[in-house]
Amino acid sequence: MTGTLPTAASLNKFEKIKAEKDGLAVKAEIEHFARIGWEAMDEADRDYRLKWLGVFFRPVTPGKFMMRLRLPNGVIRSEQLRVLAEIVQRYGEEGNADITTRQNLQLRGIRIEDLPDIFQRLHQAGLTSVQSGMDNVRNITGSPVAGLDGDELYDTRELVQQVQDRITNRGEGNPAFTNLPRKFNIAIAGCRDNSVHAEINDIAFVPAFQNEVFGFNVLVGGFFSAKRCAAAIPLNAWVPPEEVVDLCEAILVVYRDHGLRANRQKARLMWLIDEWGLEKFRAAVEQQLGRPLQPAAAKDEILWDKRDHLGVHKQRQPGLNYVGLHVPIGRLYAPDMFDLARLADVYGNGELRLTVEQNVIIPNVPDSRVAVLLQEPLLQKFTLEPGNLTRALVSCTGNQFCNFALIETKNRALALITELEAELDCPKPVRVHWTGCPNSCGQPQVADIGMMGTKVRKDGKTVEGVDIYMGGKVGKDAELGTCVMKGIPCEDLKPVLKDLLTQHFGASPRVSTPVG
Ligand code: SRM
Ligand code: SF4
Repeated sequence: MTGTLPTAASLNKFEKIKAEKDGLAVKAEIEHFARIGWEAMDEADRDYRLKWLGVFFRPVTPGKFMMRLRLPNGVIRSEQLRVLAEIVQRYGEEGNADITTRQNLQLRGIRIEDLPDIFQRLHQAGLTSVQSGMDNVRNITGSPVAGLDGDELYDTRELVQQVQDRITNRGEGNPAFTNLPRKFNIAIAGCRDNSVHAEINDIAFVPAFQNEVFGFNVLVGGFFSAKRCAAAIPLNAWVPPEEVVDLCEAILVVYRDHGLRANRQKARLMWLIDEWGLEKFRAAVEQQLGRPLQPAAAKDEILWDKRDHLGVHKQRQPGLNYVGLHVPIGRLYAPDMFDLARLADVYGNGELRLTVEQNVIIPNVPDSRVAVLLQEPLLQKFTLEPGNLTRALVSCTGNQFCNFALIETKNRALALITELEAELDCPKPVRVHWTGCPNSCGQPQVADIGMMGTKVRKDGKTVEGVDIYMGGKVGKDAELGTCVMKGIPCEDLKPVLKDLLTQHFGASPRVSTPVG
């Protein structure tokens, strides 16, 4: 490694932890950890290095860990989902799974003594959780309807898998990329509607034709953090699909070797681009790649508003449909997971897709099976046509499990939207996102109305509150929303939201039919 590494004495806490022992080293110690139990573990191993294996110590629920998988392009098969359901089932009510804002799954309630068995089961099922936390490349997102969408330009699944395989050494862990300066996000869009939020990734590939040849324009440096949020900027580069993996690797090597490491608040890729300027950064990437980059195509092919994929949709394959189910706030329990796996087997071909809106898609349902699928009891819970407020609700984890959280999010978000849905008639979907703290995992800046958790003083007491963001535009010409109101106590939020929905989104009170 070269460049801007600080001296040993000035390393920040996380750089020290990584310098003392590589995060992936704990892979060889899992049996040992299982024997001694979480309380006897070295704290740095337990609280941080385990995240290199996707295992997160939860200070809110000590002893019950979270496991974050990697599901490239959000694709999972029924037999894999069943393995995950069996794992969380062991923990009863405390075990569940959340669909994440990166098309991924996180399991709850995991105990350290079960890790050897869990890793073996994941391996047998072809699943991995490696390098899904801390200073690693996170789950790589791709179009959730890749290979299904009649209008798609490129099926991103194979490419996303190839990038993951290169970065993680086929899920076994790759020492070349275990010590990035900070977390790193990659997205590949293959459709016209930017269903992956390309603009908020450290590297994003968006479809674009160069001399009528299909490829991708490359955006870099998008990220959210407590101190700064930035939309990705054009690298002025176009690559054909077969050069995507090499380019990801080259950018990662440049970032690994030169990214800023002194201050974790200023370590994401955009800070390096700021410091160097785009031209120097681009030149360093070219040098690492060993060849010049072609300039960006004049325009990209993101021409549509973002779709949410809920409901029944015709596939490009005649006679087949994909069916998008709304999973309120992305929360799944073991019986839901078993049932989803069954539906995918009985009505589709066993495959399921996850979306960044924390929902599920069942692909490959023949025309003749759709009507019967719609009668399934699970579709009462995970509906196809939720109301216009509920359908686009997204929420991060919040204080039920996350110790950064300043407020409770998921349950509150769902309860409030249910009340608003009952009282207001909204003519079109409104994307409402909740995030429990300024880290912005729930992406309030991409929402029509985004709530960011904060603490507020009310009547001499500190209470849970939110700052409100508006103006997030997704799809074509995506833009980040900005903070429009600060410090609203959660208990006073309902009338504020009612006003916003009425004034800006055409909502009106529902007319109740008098009884009798
Ligand atoms: Fe996140 C940290 C949950 C997507 C920005 N995020 C955390 C931690 C790991 C904090 C912790 O250790 O408790 C949260 C785990 C809580 C838990 O128990 O679930 C957490 N982040 C999530 C998830 C689960 C939210 C969700 O409910 O969907 C998402 C998991 C995605 C995945 O599958 O990998 C999640 N986090 C995001 C996103 C959205 C995205 O990627 O599109 C962002 C903003 C985009 C970005 O990263 O640029 C995001 N998370 C953060 C940050 C701020 C990063 C920064 O540069 O400062 C932190 C804090 C940190 O890294 O220091 C963080
Ligand atoms: Fe936790 Fe904050 Fe991320 Fe929500 S936004 S999951 S509260 S770190």
